[in-house]
Amino acid sequence: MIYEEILKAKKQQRKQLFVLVDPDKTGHLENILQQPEHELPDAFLVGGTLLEENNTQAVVEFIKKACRKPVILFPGNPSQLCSNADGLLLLSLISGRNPELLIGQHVLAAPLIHKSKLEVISVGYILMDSGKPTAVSYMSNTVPIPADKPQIAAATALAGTQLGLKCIYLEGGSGGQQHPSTEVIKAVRAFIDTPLLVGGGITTPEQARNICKAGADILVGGTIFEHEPNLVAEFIRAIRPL
Ligand code: 1GP
Repeated sequence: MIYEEILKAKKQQRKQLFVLVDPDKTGHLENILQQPEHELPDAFLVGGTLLEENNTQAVVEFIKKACRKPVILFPGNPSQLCSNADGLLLLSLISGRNPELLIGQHVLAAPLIHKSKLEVISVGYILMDSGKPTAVSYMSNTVPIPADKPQIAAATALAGTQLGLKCIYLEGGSGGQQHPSTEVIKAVRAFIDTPLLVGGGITTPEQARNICKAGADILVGGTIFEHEPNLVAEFIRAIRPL
C-alpha cells in the first residue's frame, strides 16, 4: 500500500522524490524511465490543472509498463480520474475558501472513486504564494497564503490533520518563482507529524536538500525534469541520506 510505504519511509527518515507528470507534456518521460531502478523516483504523480488531451489513462499505462514504481493520480478535476493507477491524492484545498475544492468536487467524484478501487490518500493541499500567479492559484479561484506568514500555513496544516487528512502538501504552484520557503516548512513541521509533501518551483538539487532538511518528507518536482530529465538522479543523491 502506498500510504504505508510513505509512513515507513518517514519512520526510517528516508526522504522521497515524487515526479509529477503532466499528461500533456511527456516528451521527457521515456528518458526518466530508462534509468536504472535506483535512479528512478519513488513514485510518479500524474495530473495537471488544465489538460488539452484526454490521455491520463494512457500515460499511467505507459509508466506502469516501464517500471514497478507506484503511479498516483494528482487530478486537477474529476475528469482526470482513471482506474489503472495505483492510488489517488484526494486533494482538499484547505488554504482556500472555495467550497467546490474543499468538498463539492469530492462528492461528485466519490461514487467513481469507490468503484475504481484506487487507494485513496486524503491530502490537505495548501497553496503558498510563490511570487506570481500560477495556473493553480488562478484556476482554483483561491488566494494563496502569503509567503511570509508561516504561522498561517502552520495553523492551516494543523487544522487539516485535526480533520483527519492523511498528508499535507505545501504547494508553490507549478513553475512558481519561489518554492515554499524553508521557514514555512519548518513552521509546519513543528506543528504536525503527518507526512509532508513540498512542491512547486523547485529547480536545483541544493534546494531539494534544504527543503528536506527543513522537514519535508516527500519532494515533488515537475517542470525542471521536463527540461532536464537527467537531474532526477542528482535530486535523489541530494536528498539521501540526510
Ligand atoms: C506542482 O508541485 C508540483 O503541483 C510541481 O511543481 O512543476 O514547479 O516542479 P513544478
